Amino acid sequence: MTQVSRIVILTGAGISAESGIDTFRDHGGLWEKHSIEDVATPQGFARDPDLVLGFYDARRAALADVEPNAAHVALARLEREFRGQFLLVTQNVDDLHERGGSTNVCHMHGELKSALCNACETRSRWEGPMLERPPCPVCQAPTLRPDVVWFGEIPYQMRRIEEAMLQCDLFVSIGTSGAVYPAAGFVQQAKRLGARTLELNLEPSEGTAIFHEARHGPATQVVPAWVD
Ligand code: BJW
Repeated sequence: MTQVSRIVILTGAGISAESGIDTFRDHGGLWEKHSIEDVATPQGFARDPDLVLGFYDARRAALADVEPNAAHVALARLEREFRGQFLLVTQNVDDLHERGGSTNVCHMHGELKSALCNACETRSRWEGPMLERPPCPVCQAPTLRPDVVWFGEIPYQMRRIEEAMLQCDLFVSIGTSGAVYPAAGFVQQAKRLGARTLELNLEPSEGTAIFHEARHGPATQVVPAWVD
């Protein structure tokens, strides 16, 4: 870590698993219980908005019952202690990085506690349910949707991520299967640009062989061990 001056960290659902949030593709994960086409595409939302609003209302409400774990807290400590440039990019829509103490989190797939208005396109902080069709706080239209990135939509803050990737000398991927692009392509991009790459995951991910180094085990163990 001593020779590193710029770090990009990418996290996925695995970092929040030990807090009690379901991952997507693991055994018993969200995509075993729900169809991706139905709940995570714009077409699914157009077909059955109640189903989609109910799916995200339940996940938003469940955030009240979970706490950040040792891996979230370790990354917040790294952000505070690291003297170079540091970008934490998460694919997660939960708020556990922030509640673990991270102050600068790039939510590339959006956030459960945010609403996007389909009429005026305003993004607003949102804590309650959407199934009852509340009005947009800005334009008053009953056209709110979860502010999350579905398949076929463009992830948030890609330019900021791109800039950080261009400059980083260490890229660390934590708790993600590497099944979803563009995030799954970051490791190749980082390597091409000369950065060292490290995977921290419960088990080898789809792209594990691409990384210079991989350490496998539960995030609450491998992440604090790496940070300290
Ligand atoms: C632990 C652990 C523990 C467990 N400790 N580890 C063909 C080829 C290439 C691309 C495409 C293609 N066809 C279509 C595409 C594009 C498509 C895509 O990637 N499809 C794939 C299926 C192939 N991508 C898109 O459409 C994206 N948009 C896009 O590409 O736009 C074009 C564009 C991009 C850039 C610039 C300009 C234009 C959008 C993708 C949106 C993904 N949305 C979701 C839902 C978000 C809202 C919600 O939460 O409901 O995002 S899908 C879901 O998957 C969610 C996640 O963020 C994402 C990744 O999942 P993640 O985090 O990796 O979770 P899992 O479950 O897969 O893995 C968990 C891991 O943790 C496992 O490895 C476990 O082992 C591990 N683990 N416990 C440590 N205790």
